[in-house]
Amino acid sequence: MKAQPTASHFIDGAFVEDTSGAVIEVIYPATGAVLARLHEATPALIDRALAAAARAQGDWAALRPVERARILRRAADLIRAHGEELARLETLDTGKPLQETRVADWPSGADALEYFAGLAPTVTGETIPLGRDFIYTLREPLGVCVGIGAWNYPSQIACWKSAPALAFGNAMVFKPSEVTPLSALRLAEIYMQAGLPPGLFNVVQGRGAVGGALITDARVAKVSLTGSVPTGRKVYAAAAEGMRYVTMELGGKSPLILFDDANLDDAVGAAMMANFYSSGQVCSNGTRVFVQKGLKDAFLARLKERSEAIRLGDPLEEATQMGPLVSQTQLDKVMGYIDTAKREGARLVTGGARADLNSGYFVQPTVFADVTDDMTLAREEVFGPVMAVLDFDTEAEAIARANATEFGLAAGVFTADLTRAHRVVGQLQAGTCWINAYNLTPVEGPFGGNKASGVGRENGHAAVQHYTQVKSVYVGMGPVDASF
Ligand code: TXE
Repeated sequence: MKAQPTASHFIDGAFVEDTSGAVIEVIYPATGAVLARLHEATPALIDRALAAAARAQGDWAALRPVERARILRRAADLIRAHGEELARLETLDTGKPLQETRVADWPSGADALEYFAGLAPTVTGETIPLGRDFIYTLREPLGVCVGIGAWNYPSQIACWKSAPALAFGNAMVFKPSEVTPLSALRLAEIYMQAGLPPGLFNVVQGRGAVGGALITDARVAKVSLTGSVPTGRKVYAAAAEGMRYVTMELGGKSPLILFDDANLDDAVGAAMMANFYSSGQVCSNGTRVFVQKGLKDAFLARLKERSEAIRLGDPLEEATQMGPLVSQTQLDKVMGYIDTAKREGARLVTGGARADLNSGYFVQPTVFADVTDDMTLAREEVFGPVMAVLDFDTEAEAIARANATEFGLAAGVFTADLTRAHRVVGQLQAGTCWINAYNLTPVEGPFGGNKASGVGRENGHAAVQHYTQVKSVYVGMGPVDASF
């Protein structure tokens, strides 16, 4: 099986190769087979990408917003028209089953292109009357934006970052994760086909050092990262040095609180979606499942039964519901957390082992019960199909324990009592919350984290603030009142 792209990079409207960059092997996680060999961007290519973006951005910003929007909408249509091919590519790159990549990854990216195309022409300033004089404000683009992606949602991340950037008149240089470098190159081709002028969306490949070179360049106005908290700290600090804008979409250890009066099947289904979708490799996952004591036994029994029915296997098979983890590194990390959970006394309800399938990086859907707040499993982001179930008695206790973490990305509440649902959500320290739902992130809603989980918001109207800056223009209408 091969998925070799035309070249490693896409710069100034064309595929570009430079084999002097270090090799990046693209692995199909379901078998360990090498799908493609790419090269890291050299300093000369990084410079070319930034120069192209800086050159192209001015003319792009000078277009009417409806003209920019038309191109983004065409790109969204192309993504939908190529849906099956793109889903397969994403499955090869990430190991996620077709059942997911057909409906979640690129489709959510297409939504972002369509949404920001619609939003672009509505972005306006305001007029501030001052009696005789007045001020008007303009929302201007930032300039050249750098996007740095994670490997868990490569196509979605590339679209969620580039769509608002481009819609509001910016240019972007995007560096995908070195683990999943393929889909961003396809996105660049699609943008070109849709009529995006050269230089506005460039893709350079590489590991952390390439990301580091991008964010410290003087031509860059903004950095948007999706990644882990430790990397976020480094990237934020480097961006601060150059006084650049940032959006940080980082990790979490989000609470999902299930009250006794919750609908059992909904609670179980949500907990499974919050831990097993994408083999648990989702930043907003509800990985600390707090279950009120009256619901606990029925919940665990139903959860075990449904978890053991999950069809794990070849992600290209239509019937497969769960694929492998993305890499050997991630597999080792997740198995390490499973071993630690066992050693620290968590009770294994189901799973807890590798699944031996075609030498891929498969882990069984795993549930631990009787997890306590001090266990490693309740404190650190695992990023694998490992659910921690914790018991609680009272609402106040659940809220306090849910908030007792450095993270603040997401949170969920299941209850039939609407007053309680809103009261609890009002006290949860999380950027994105769900009531009787979990992990639904339509582009219409702002998404992002509090505390160590991030800065800024993606999607929704909130994204306008993160890809534009305000210019304030004072207009003097009369004689200058000089004191001298
Ligand atoms: O992520 P990183 P990695 C977690 C997950 C995983 C762990 C490490 O548990 O096991 O993080 O994964 C780029 N300057 N999450 O190493 O390091 C890097 O090349 C600029 C959770 O893949 O955060 C990649 O493109 N860029 C998370 C991106 O940053 C740098 C999603 C993310 O890499 C850089 C991903 C630097 N100094 C992993 N160092 C979530 N919660 O969503 C790295 N990069």
